[in-house]
Amino acid sequence: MNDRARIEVHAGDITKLAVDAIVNAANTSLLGGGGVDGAIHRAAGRELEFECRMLNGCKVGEAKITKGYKLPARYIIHTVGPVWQGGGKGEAELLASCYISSLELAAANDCRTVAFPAISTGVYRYPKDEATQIAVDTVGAFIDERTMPETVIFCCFDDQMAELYRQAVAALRKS
Ligand code: AR6
Repeated sequence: MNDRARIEVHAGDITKLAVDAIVNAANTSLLGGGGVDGAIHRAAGRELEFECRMLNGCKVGEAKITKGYKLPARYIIHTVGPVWQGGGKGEAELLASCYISSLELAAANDCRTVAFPAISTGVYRYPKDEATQIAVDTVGAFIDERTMPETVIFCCFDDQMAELYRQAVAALRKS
């Protein structure tokens, strides 16, 4: 089994996954919102918001960790993706930084399995092809260098997004 076998693609709702940590595509307030952030806050329960209030927000490209509360996941890693502004505002670096910061936090908290949503590709309008390439390349490079997390799951909300990820992961396996 090579390192790339440590990457999986799953289509479905990230709040249902019984992994060590799921990643939330949050905003800088960390106090909840729509999309996957809203789904995670609803599923985890009000206690999550109480813990988030103590964190004093989070910068774009960085990440913070909380407990998972009512979720099957033990932890939630909250990261803030960039809003797409045409690509000339450092969006690619900031998006890559979300994945790296989240993986660093996962490793520091002994998380063997981590699931990511497609950060910034919803409300924040990052083009899906480019965001997928960044996600897969950044995670691939990270796990090449590190033993933890052991497995990274890209959790896509729909089959079309999952197909994009499958193609990018297959291309990574060949490279
Ligand atoms: N499970 C997995 N993926 C999901 C789920 C789910 N339950 N729900 C949505 N997605 P978005 P962003 C996918 O908009 O673009 C919030 O209001 C969705 O199809 O959730 O980073 C925050 O508070 C898309 O592919 O996050 C911020 O203000 C992906 O998750 C802002 O939105 C990301 O879409 C963040 O925007």
